[in-house]
Amino acid sequence: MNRNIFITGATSGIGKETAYAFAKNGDNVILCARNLDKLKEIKADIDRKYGTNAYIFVLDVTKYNDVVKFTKKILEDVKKVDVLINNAGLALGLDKFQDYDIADIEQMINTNVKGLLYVTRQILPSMVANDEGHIINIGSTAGIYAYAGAAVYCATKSSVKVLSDGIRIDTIDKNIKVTTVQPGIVETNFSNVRFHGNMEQAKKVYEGVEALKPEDIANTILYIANQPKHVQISDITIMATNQATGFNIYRKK
Ligand code: NDP
Ligand code: 8X3
Repeated sequence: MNRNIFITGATSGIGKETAYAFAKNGDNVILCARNLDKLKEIKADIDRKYGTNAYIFVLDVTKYNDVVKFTKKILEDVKKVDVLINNAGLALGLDKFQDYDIADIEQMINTNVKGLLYVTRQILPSMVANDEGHIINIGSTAGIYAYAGAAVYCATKSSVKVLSDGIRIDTIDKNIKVTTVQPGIVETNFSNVRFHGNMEQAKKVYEGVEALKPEDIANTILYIANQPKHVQISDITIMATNQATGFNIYRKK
C-alpha cells in the first residue's frame, strides 16, 4: 500500500513479524531496535523477499535525546509516518514486588512507558499537522489482569492502554486513529529476556499450551491498519485458545 510504517523493537518476536507482514503488504518499513546486526539481517531479508528498501536505525527508545535526533531524521528522510507501531517493550523478573530489583523496575518503566511516550511525542505532531495517521500501541492482557510477580510489568501495560485512550481523546478532531493491541501469551524471546537469559526457565512458560505465534499478532496489526479511513479499532485483545485471562492458562500434562 506504499505507506510508511515505523516499528519500534523490530529485531525479534512481534515487531519483527510485523515488519515482514507490512513489507509483504507493499508498505515501506522503518525499523528500529538496539541491535544493529539483527536489524541489518532483517533488512537484507525483507529487501530480498519483497523488493523493498527497509529503513533501519539503531535506537534505544529509553534515550530521549536519541529519540529526538532519529525521529527528526526519519521525518526529514521519509517526509511522513503513516503508522507508528510502539512495540518495543519487555518484562524483567517475576518476583514479589517487595523483593523486586529496582534496576529491572526502572528498565520496564523506561522502555514500556517512557520510551513509548518519547517516540509518540516526536511523531504525533507531524500526524496532527498532516491531519492523518495511526498509532498502534502494544499493550498486553497483563494490562487488564494483574498476576503474581508482575505488578510493575502489568502497571506499565495498563499505562499503555490508558495513554492510548488519552491520546485518542486529544486527537479526536483529527483523522488520527489510536489502537491498543493486547496480546495474551505469545511465544517469542520475551520470556528469555524476562528471566535474564535463563532459557530453561523461559521454555517452561510455553510448555503444555499452544501459545500464539508472533505472526498471529502481526496479521492482526495489519488488519487493524488496513481498515477504511472511517473505521478505528480502538482496542483488541487476542489470547491463545486455552487461555482465559492473563495467567489463567490450561496446560496439557
Ligand atoms: P521480544 O523480546 O521477542 O522482542 C522485543 C523487541 O523489543 C526486540 O526487538 C528488542 O530489540 C526490542 N527492544 C527492547 N528494548 C528496547 C529499547 N529500549 N529500545 C528499542 N527496542 C527495544 O518480545 P515480544 O516480541 O514478545 O515483545 C514485543 C512487545 O509485545 C513488548 O512490548 C511486549 O511487552 C509485548 N507483549 C508480548 C507478549 C508475549 O507473550 N510475548 C504478550 C503481550 C504483549 P533489541 O533487543 O535489539 O533492542
Ligand atoms: C506478555 C504476556 O501474560 O506473560 O505481556 O504478561 S504475559
